[in-house]
Amino acid sequence: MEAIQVISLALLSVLAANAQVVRPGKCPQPAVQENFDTARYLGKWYEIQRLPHAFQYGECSTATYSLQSPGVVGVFNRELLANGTINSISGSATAKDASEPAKLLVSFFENAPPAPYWVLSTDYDNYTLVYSCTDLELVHVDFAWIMSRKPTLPEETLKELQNELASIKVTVDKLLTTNQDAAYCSAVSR
Ligand SMILES: *[C@@H]1O[C@H](CO)[C@@H](O)[C@H](O)[C@H]1NC(C)=O
Ligand SMILES: CC(=O)N[C@H]1CO[C@H](CO)[C@@H](O)[C@@H]1O
Repeated sequence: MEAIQVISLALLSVLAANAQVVRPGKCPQPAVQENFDTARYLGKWYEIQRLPHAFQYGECSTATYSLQSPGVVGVFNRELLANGTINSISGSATAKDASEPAKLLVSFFENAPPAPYWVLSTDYDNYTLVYSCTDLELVHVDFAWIMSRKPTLPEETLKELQNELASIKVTVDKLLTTNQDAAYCSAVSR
């Protein structure tokens, strides 16, 4: 077996242990939101569904975007852990190429490589569909978030966004629904 395959298999088992969504082949290159308008995208978003991943395990998750400086979006994520602790993390996002503003790169730690944050679809006022992906030689890991301006999202909108993910072969049955119940989330300022 090629060394690279051994490495990929090792990574695969690590990722499987974390219940991330691993698929064969390279990351897809989906179409993104046309004429993406960063200014209209700023503000608070409530997470409705996400694919499982290792670095987020709470409920009541929100993402708040602000303009940090020209071309730089400040990112502030919060979630409520099962033991009542509020977890938060800040980072920043920039478009790598100004001609593709919906393809952002986000970084949370100074020395960590930035991760893609692609806005596949948003109407700015109700919903956004965000996709990210990591290539690991023979496989890739999918990340996706469906977010809403409100703690809820109409079922019809949710289905449309799931269909959009399914069209790029994302395993939508792995999507987790985030608890945004007002009473449960009351510890986090809404
Ligand atoms: C709550 O859980 C997190 C994650 O397991 C842990 O890091 C934190 O120390 C816990 N806090 C309390 C107050 O138990
Ligand atoms: C389809 C839908 O829910 N549209 C709503 C999007 O958000 C705006 C602003 O809050 C509403 O006016 C629309 O009804």
